[in-house]
Amino acid sequence: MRRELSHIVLIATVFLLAVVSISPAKIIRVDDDADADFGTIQAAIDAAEDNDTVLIAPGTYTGDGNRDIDFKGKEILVRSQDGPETCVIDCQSPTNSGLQTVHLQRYRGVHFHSGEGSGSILQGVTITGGSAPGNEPGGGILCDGASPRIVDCVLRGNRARRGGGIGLVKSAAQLERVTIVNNTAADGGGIGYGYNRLDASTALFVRCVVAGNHAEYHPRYGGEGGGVLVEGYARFVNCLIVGNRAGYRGGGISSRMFEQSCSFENCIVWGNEQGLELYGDGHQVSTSSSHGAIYVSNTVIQDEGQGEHISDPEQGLHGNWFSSDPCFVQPGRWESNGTPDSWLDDVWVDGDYHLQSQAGHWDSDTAGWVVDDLTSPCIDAGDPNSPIMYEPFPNGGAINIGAYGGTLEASKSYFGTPLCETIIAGDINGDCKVDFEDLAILMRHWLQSAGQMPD
Ligand SMILES: [Ca+2]
Ligand SMILES: [Ca+2]
Repeated sequence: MRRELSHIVLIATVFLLAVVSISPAKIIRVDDDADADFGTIQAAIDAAEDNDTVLIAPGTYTGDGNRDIDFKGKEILVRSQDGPETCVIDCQSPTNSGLQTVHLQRYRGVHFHSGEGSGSILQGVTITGGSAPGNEPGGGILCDGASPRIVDCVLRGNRARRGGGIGLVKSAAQLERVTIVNNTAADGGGIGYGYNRLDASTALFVRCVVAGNHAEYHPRYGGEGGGVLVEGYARFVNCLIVGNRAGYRGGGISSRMFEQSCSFENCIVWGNEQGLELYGDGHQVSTSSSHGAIYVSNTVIQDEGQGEHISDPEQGLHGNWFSSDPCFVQPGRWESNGTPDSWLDDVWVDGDYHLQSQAGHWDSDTAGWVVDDLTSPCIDAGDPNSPIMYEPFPNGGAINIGAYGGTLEASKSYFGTPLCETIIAGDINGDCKVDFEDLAILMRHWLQSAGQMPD
């Protein structure tokens, strides 16, 4: 009898599990008008279950319920309907010029702190006006003991003591096509790792743009890592770290490593600046490693002479890199606001980081190809073993360096005039002839399979 009962319980349990597992994933709509399921992003997340999608209508979202957003550990996709240009989370934190005044209430965009993994996805939103309370890291987003995926987002105009755009503590977050621009912190203007050398983060950044962020120098602290402050492991693939400023050292990247290392593949580190008259080092990269290292491959790092590209190239930097102007269509820039001696009131002007090409670069404004007078050395200069993915023909048979490498917006390969309009079978690189170069590309990739293409 007891045995039969346990069978019944078992069958009932299996049935219940089956019912639960086949309950279809829901799409929960957020809009600030009355027709939507919910008026705030947090209310929609609170109602969501694993595998659901929270779909955010275009608009600017402010106030409680639309800031300090908490996924609560759920494996859900929270995404905008039409992308980050039209879906803005404005945290409206107070913007006093002093870095962090303790008594003022501050709000982040999203705070991941419940062990979220790669099944928790934030996609297609802009987060601005965020600020971390007190000395906590992560002004726009903080991942604390959580490793979500953050895709197609823009983090702009946020601030924190460390990691103005995003802070990472014990996190293996994956950021893909995230633009981290014009954020401010004492250390790590754009990206800042948390204060934990033992449980270091291991984040992955793919096709991210880290531009125009500022690590502010204060008389007793700060000013390190204008774009990125890494204190742990990090891997950057096809990323740009450009036009950032550090009041003290490491205009682009400051790496404080102990046993850890970080790597840069197919990246550009260019046009970053360190303190004006301070005693720091490393306009582009500053390393204060004792055992760790930075590994670079197929990466451009600006060299301004006198070894100013990096504080200690002998100790800190390994691999292959070169220093040539990447020939962006239009680099971003700082306007001095009439006070060239002070950075604090400067205004960042966005750039266009497509690469110039005599065979054409993608122009987002006209949604067409524009031919330039010169061709960037970054075109086809990425890792020859990297998949070319969506690069349009002629793509040289090799991925481009930079944030558009491998995408439909990759600048085209130029082999001299006239441009070849006809595709010849076997012409892999697109130079209008079939020869040993095509064979070499073929052999390099012989028996590779594309596997699952990323989004
Ligand atoms: Ca290419
Ligand atoms: Ca060819």
